[in-house]
Amino acid sequence: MNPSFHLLPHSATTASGRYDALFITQTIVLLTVALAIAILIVVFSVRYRAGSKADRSNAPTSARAVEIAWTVTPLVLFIATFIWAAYDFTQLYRVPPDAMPVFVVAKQWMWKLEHANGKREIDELHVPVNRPVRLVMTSQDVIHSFYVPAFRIKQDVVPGRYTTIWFIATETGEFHLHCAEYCGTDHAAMGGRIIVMQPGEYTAWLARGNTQPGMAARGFELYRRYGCSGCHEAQASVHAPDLHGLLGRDVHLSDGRSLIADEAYIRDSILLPRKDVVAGYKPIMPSFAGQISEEDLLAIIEYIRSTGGDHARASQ
Ligand SMILES: [Cu+2]
Repeated sequence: MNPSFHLLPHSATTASGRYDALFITQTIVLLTVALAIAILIVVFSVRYRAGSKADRSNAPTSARAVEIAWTVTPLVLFIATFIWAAYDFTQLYRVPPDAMPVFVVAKQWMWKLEHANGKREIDELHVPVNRPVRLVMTSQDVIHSFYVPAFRIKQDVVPGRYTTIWFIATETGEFHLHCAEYCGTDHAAMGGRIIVMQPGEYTAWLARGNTQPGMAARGFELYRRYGCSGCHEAQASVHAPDLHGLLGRDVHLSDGRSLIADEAYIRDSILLPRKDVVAGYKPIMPSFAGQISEEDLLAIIEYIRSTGGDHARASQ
């Protein structure tokens, strides 16, 4: 079957073929089952209508084989579909370790994007072809949803937390970006485009006209300006956890829980410092809620990432 006969949008990532195969298979199975039932209903309705001369003698009182068949067949089909879909779903969260992070802050009604070197763009995202890209996203107002039909990715972008999604684009070109969560008056206009480029072109584009410092450098500046370094550096007089190489590390908390430090954990620790207090420390850190913008939070996280550790660990 020629996939480009427009039943489905163009497909331009490594994962989109898998999702399409699942969707098409499921559609065919469900249509087949629905059609079989519809045909039987019509046939029986006509044959056994009131007053018809159909043979009603010797009606069977049980048909074990038929009953087992119509119970087991759908069961096997649907469980197989579930396993297939569950596998694909887990792949959404198995981010390749070399994935390139891009940071997304949504607001009514635009997408603000920032690359690790500090280059920013609005409603456009430039990425290299054949390279895993991981989006770390949040919203500064209401819920939005980052939707690229040709990539088969759609992820809610939620105020107060980070969500992530990743993809590997398989061809160069331009692809539509939409907001897929009704977010107010100009929701329908909250779109943009993803521009997939050859790696060399992308590198040149990334460097071109960028006067911003890299996110990690800006994050270090903020780390000092907000006074983080006053407590979190080794020579500080206040005893606070060391942040070097924190991303991806196992963290043991004072209430006995432990977790893996990801972007969401660092964000929560800055805004809600009493939520996850590290074992052996007192809950003395003040909250920075309402004082730091989403962009600055991301920069501080990028600074912490730059100090080492397991960079690649996926959040969520
Ligand atoms: Cu929106």
